[in-house]
Amino acid sequence: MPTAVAAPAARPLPLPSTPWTAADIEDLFALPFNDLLYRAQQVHRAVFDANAIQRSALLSVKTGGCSEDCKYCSQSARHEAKLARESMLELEQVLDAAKAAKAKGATRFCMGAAWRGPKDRDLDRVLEMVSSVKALGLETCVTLGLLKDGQAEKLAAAGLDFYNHNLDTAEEFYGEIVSTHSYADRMATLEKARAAGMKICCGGIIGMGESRRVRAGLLAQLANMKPAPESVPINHLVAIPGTPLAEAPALDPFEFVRTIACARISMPTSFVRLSAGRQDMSDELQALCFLAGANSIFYGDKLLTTANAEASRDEALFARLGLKGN
Ligand code: SAM
Ligand code: DTB
Ligand code: SF4
Repeated sequence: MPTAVAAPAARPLPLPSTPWTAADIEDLFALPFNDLLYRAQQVHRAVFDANAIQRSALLSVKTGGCSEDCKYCSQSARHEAKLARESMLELEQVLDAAKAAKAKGATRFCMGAAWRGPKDRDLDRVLEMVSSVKALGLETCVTLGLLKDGQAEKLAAAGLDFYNHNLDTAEEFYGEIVSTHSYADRMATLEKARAAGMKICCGGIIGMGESRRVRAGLLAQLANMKPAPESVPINHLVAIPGTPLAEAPALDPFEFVRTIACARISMPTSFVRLSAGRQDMSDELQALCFLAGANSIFYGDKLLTTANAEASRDEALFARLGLKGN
């Protein structure tokens, strides 16, 4: 009879009341892959149905022409990406997309706008979209950039469930990626959304040439929010021609899976969303991400400006893996 060999001892997880350090999370990253995934599965199964995946649909309600210089983004007016600028969609167009998304099984509808932040007259139109989408029986999410005083309260009053605002990377690397606003600006908007009583959707982008330490620092920052974001999108960089990150060095796919596992372990009760980049991932890599504790996806053929994995491919993958929507 073969004897079971004990898994190598890893540093005990911090108690829920002690903050995570980047070093704690780097220690998780450094575990043998199988041990890391085993720990992530244990944490995942203690809180969630391990075979259920939440699906959010995404729609760009205002595309391109953004004043900001985020190096990864096709929508910055400062980059050369070939992108047609579009004015804000009409309410009817948004509602048609939301109804179609609901019919396909999405439970949340997220609307994105390429702004540094909304002007008050723009916000009024978004508020109408939020209340109308909510009336269809969908959860609502918007991502509009930096909020001014009073805007979060208006969004909450319109029935907004989630405000998406990503930290994108660790503070120490943020200046390499964006110069037109600061990490502190983004933290202030997250605080406004929280103070108005909304749930937070906040994550980042992996594969921008950052170090593992930076990835660990981003996760520590997210995990130490009080409370941690209810929804944590982990985007793989989509390297878009014409953006300054078009030639970013390729990331080892296992490092991406490790990032998901570390997010799951450090934020046990959050939905961890396998976000941008799925179109270029194999089914096997996505399956590893689900095993590592990802339990949400963007569902539908398009993200904001780039293609997403097709819904029919997702359905086939869910069937092959015995996954269900929730
Ligand atoms: N303008 C608002 C803002 O910056 O918060 C909302 C829209 S912005 C496009 C939303 C998020 O999309 C970014 O924070 C980033 O995480 C993600 N994103 C944008 N371009 C991406 C890319 N090429 N690859 C991966 N994620 C991307
Ligand atoms: C998030 O974290 N990822 C989504 C959503 N929140 C708004 C956006 C991904 C965008 C990918 C590149 C594009 O399509 O332009
Ligand atoms: Fe503008 Fe948002 Fe793109 Fe930055 S990420 S350029 S703020 S749309």
